[in-house]
Amino acid sequence: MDQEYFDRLAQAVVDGEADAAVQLVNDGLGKGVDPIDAVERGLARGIMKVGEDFGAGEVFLPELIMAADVMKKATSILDEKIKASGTPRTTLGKIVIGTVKGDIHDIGKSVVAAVLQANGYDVEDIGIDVAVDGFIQSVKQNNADVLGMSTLLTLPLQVMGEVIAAMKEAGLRDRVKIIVGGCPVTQEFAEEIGADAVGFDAADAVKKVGKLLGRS
Ligand code: B12
Repeated sequence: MDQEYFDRLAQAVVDGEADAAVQLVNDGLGKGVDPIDAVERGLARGIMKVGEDFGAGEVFLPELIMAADVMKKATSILDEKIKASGTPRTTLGKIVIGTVKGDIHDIGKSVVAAVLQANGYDVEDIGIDVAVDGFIQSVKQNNADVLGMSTLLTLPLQVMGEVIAAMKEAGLRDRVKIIVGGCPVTQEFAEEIGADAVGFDAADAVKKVGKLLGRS
């Protein structure tokens, strides 16, 4: 598919056109478009534009919500395709992933979960607005090798540090690797709270998790 196709996908998100986006996604899949490209080169560019305009006060919350709805509908089709695209094999490791308490953003986290799953990991997505205890319980129950935490908001960043402190207290920190991500998360912040890595997009998440588990 050419650049124009990805531009139209991005524009459908900007315009809040759910039907058009779903149609474009299905057309693209029928023509062999890589679902990860459809997210990263198309839809994500659209939502980023809306996010920038929202930050600059040029678009308002209702438009942001509409664009996010388009994004969610279109990415959920693609997430399923991405998950199904991985060849079944012995799992490379168990990953628990969620968005921290105070934050309901779930699109980026879900994309990361789908891409990790497609790359051979067994992924437990525990959703959004997850409290410290929710992470600890899930890590224990799933006997996780890796914990992934996401936030796009500044205030909930501190919850990531609280989860890491609780992991230590529960005696889990030594055997579980921790990766964090989301737009306000920097390498410096990850080091400051004692995370093992930061992932800047889904491909980076796969690379860093592989490294943490000694698989690359
Ligand atoms: C869509 C969106 C929404 C949607 C979310 C819908 C949903 N179901 O998720 C809705 C409309 C609900 C929303 C609500 C709000 N939002 Co909002 N939102 C966005 C927007 C435009 C895009 C986010 C997105 O989906 N991006 C696309 C995905 C693919 O990218 P991503 O999330 O960054 O994820 C990638 C990487 O970060 C990374 N990654 C992410 N998580 C993880 C985790 C791990 C482990 C790893 C390795 C990697 C990783 O990989 C992902 C894939 O590439 C951003 C703008 C932006 N620049 O991010 C604002 C933005 C995040 N929102 C913002 C705000 C302020 C809000 C609200 C507080 C608004 C309000 N006044 O109510 C509320 C939040 C309420 C709450 N308590 O959570 C601000 C945050 C400012 C800040 N620093 O705190 C932003 C930056 C907009 C802005 N410029 O002001 N939002």
